[in-house]
Formats: sequence, structure tokens, C-alpha cells
Amino acid sequence: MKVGCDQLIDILNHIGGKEVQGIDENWILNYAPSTGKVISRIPKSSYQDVENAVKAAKNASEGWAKLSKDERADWLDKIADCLESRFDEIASLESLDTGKPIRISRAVDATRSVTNFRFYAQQIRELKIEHFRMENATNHVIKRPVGVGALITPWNLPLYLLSWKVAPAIGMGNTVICKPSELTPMTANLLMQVIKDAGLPDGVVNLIHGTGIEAGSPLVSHPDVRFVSFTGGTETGSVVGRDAAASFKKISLELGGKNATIVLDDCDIDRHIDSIVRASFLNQGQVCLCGSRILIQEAIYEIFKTKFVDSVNRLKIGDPSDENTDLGSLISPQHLEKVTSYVNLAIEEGGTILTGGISPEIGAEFEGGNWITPTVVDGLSPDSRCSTEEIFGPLVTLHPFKNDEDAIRISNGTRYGLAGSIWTNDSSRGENIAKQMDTGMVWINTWLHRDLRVPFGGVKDSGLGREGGKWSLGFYSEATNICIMDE
Ligand code: TXE
Repeated sequence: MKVGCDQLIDILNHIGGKEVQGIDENWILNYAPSTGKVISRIPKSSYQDVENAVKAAKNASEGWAKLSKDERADWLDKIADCLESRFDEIASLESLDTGKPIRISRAVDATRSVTNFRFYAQQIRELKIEHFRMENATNHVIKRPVGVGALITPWNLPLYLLSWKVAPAIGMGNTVICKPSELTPMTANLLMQVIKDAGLPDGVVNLIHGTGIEAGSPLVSHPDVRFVSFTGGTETGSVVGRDAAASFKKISLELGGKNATIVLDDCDIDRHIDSIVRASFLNQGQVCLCGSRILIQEAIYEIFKTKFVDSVNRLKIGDPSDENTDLGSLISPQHLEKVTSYVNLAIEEGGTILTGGISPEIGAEFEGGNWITPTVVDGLSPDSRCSTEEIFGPLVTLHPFKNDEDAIRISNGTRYGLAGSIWTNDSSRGENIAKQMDTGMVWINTWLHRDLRVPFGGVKDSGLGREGGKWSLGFYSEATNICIMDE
């Protein structure tokens, strides 16, 4: 990363161990979401840059695949060590680049980015070859590298999600080209510096910046790319899936969500209310796992509504660098426009705004940022557009339900199926509901409590495949069976 004129930071591509500008030498400006000020610029890469990055990954592929799994695990640990030594820099860069509060950036983004590398180092060390004995033969199932892969990531949890893909992908012997969101390039760039400083062989991890259409799309379609791991919006995911399927690439799609938070009548509201608010508004609601529809059993609807709104109104929105800030800005003016359009739609659809949906009163230095107060909407039908479309911002809708069957029906009533949470004093009642929810993950009396060994992913329009633990190790390898007859 070079400091350009007027302190504008020039971020470059990383291809074959070198930092290089895009061939067309065009730039994309990168803005701080909380102030609207330009903070850096990235290459507006296109096909030729993609071609060079794929070539570098291919050149590194044979040597990297020859390493043993333990040697690759050692590399992951080394990268984790180097990342950890820059922990505070990761946290502050991520907060600057996304507009999220420093407290969240530290506790969620920076922490998990280091953990991802350490976790997969250990998972890969523990990897065992499976053997299947027949009467007169033995089968050995080995996991070979797939080859060159594309890792495409979004702007909401930039390094958290990029490291979640890079670690298992290279740990299983592949070489990769990363394409981070053009809205949040900073920590992806830091990762590449860390990888360089750690001494990872050139070309194992490459990174190109640019838009989805000009850089992402040619990467997905490149004939030498054998797998694509994508996290982002459902609409884009379907384009990526179609492009990858054309040449039978392995594909993993982690897409959008419209998750239900189900509050049963036996819930201890005072005990759980702050966790439910966190599940609704963490990262300004810009997490695919956030609970954006809150289903409350009729008997406790009014008391819950009052306590929930009171708790939301206590959230501190403002300066992301302030340790006491709970909510920062949205990622971009376009995203703010999208979320604001849903506030207006909620009213058109007959909803009542109980709180939020306006610009907060914060310092003049932030007036150029993308700000909106956390919004709670009552009175909408569960079938309304606001209650079924992904908004991906600080807006939740409240809905009463009669009984458990009613809650399950409403919860399953959208095109998404990613996650959900259930709040109850009877966890077996909660588990019975969870088993009938058409989603990939359900939390009971907690949220975002993550064991990295479990499967992560959704159904329907929330995606295809699973990440995490053995599911990632399986995706980033080809299972080959060797059957040996007894002599
Ligand atoms: O993501 P995109 P965006 C949702 C959320 C948000 C919507 C769009 O609702 O409003 O997605 O967000 C690259 N071929 N989520 O626009 O478009 C792109 O450059 C290859 C949920 O930020 O999905 C970026 O690097 N790549 C999600 C990445 O794909 C393409 C988190 C994601 O971009 C491409 C973020 C193409 N044709 C947004 N088009 C989650 N599940 O957490 C774009 N890209």
C-alpha cells in the first residue's frame, strides 16, 4: 500500500507476490462510510488483470500442492501470528472502512480473522484419511487439492469472511485469487501484506481489486478457475452460480437472509431483551444472520414491544471510534437509500414506525456519512414486502403469533432460509420448533454463538452448500478413492 498525493492511500493488486497497479491504470475511489471522505483508491481491474492473477496462481499451484498437510497447517499458524501482531491495526482499519464501531470491529472482525487461520490449521492437522475395508480389498479416500480457486467476498465483514475462505482453501493445497468488495478493500490489502511478510510462496494467494462486473465476473468465468466460493447478495449469487455452472466449477454460495427471531410466551424478557436487540442491530443490521423479523407470542406482545423499543432507544449511534458507540453508519449512500426506501415502504404498507428511521443528531464531521437510526416497525402483515424482502440494515418488523405452529409458518414464509433464533424458558419446546424451521441454522436463547466446526449456510435463496469445519475441508478438496486388492 503506497501513500499517494494528499494522503490518499493507493491500494494495489497483489499478483505473484508483487504489488501492481491495474493494467488500465484506472482507479476506484474508496470512501469512509461514516464521513463520506475519500480515504483510499483501488485499481479498477479488468480481464487482463484477472488473467495475470490466475496465471500466477497456476504457476504456484504444483509446488504448493506438494507440501504436506502439516506443512500447510504451519503456514496458516504463521499467518495467524503475523495477523495477531497487527490486531489493533486490523480493528481500526476495518472500522474506518466499514463505518462499524471500533468495539465491534475488535471483538468480531479482528478476533475472528485471526481465529479463522488458527482454527483451520488445527482442523487440517487433525485430518485423517478414511479407509473402507472390503472382504478382499481396502479403499483409501484421499483429499486432493481442487486447483486454482476464486474467493469473492462482500463488504459487511470484510476480513472475517475473506479469512474464512482463504485459510481452508490454501490449507487444503489450493492456490487462490481473492476479489474483495470494492467498498471495503483496506483489510484485504493488510492480509496480503501479512502474507508477504510471513514469506508464503509467491502466487499461493493473489488479490485483485475492482467491481463485480469488470473483475469478479471474468474471474468466475475464467477457464482455469476450478472452484468459486462466494458470499454476498442473493441476486449476485445467482449470476455467479450461473457463470460458474457453465464450466462445472465447484461452487459455494453464502447469500442473503430474512431471519426470524421467535419470542415464546414463556420467555424471560428482561433476561434476553439486550441479546435480542443485538441480534437485530449488530453491525447496523448488516449481517446476513441478523434477526430482522421478530415474531412474538400474542400474550406477551405488548410488554415485549415496550421493553424492546426502550432497549433500542438506549443504543448509542455515532462516532465509530468512540468505545461507547453501539451503532455506526451504513456502508454507502446507495445502501442508505435502499434502507430509507424500506422505511417509506413500511408506512405505505400500513406499518407504524415505533422508533427510528431518521438521521441521527451527531457531530458535523459525520454529516457526509450514511446515517440512519435503528428502526422498529409494528403492524405489518408477515407477507408484506418489508417483512419478506432482505433489507440488510437497521430495520426490524414485529409480528404477533398465536401458537408454535403459527410461528413456524410465519418463519418459513419467505424465499430465504439462512438462520433464526428462539427465546424461551423451555429449550426442548424451542428445539421442537427449530427442527421445523426451513433454515440452515437456529440458535436457542443465544445468537451468533459460533462453534467453527458446525455447518454454516442456508437453504432456498440463502445459498448453496455449507462452510465451516469438515464442510469447508470437503469443499476445498477433491475426494479420490484408491481401492487396493489384497495381494
Ligand atoms: O453485494 P454483492 P453488495 C446483501 C445485502 C446487500 C446486497 C448487495 O442485501 O444489500 O447483498 O450487496 C462481487 N461476478 N448482502 O452489492 O453485489 C462484488 O464486487 C462476480 C448479504 O455489496 O453481492 C463483491 O466483491 N463477482 C451478504 C461481492 O461480489 C461479483 C453480505 C459481493 O457483492 C459480481 C453483503 C459478478 N457478477 C451483502 N457482482 C451476506 N450474505 O452476508 C458483484 N460481485
